[in-house]
Amino acid sequence: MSLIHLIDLQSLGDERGSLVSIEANNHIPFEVKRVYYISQTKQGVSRGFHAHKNLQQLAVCVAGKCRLLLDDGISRESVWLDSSNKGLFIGNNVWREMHDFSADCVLLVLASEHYDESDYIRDYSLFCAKVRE
Ligand code: T46
Repeated sequence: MSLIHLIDLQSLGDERGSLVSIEANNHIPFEVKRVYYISQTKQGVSRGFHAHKNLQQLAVCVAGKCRLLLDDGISRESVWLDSSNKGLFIGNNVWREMHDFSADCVLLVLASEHYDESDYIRDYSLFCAKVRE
């Protein structure tokens, strides 16, 4: 089964421009407790390099593009987030890295839980050990 779970976010745009709506428990399978966005990423910078024990997220590039790499400890897959209609669902125990940010990239993330540093697994070998338990 693919690690890449894309959610097609319908554009409700018209001649005035684009409008995309994301409803909790409708377009995405969780309640949203937190929203954050990543922007003005410097050229050549990559981010992420961690997994979460208990967090569901939807990532959408609302401007520009970046490449998300997901890894379940067995295989790795990459996907370009290059459209505000393309949401990437990221569940528990998935290592994620974000690469190749365009200068204009704004990566919006909807999260199922409040920020909790103890939920992060930031060591790749610990992550691999955990998913192989
Ligand atoms: C993820 C990917 C896609 C907070 O205080 N509150 C927050 O809600 C977040 C997300 C971060 N922070 C703090 C923690 C760090 O001191 O902001 C700093 C930067 O966070 P981090 O280095 O974890 O950022 P990324 O871009 O590597 O990862 C982020 C999310 O943290 C992570 O959950 O899945 O984006």
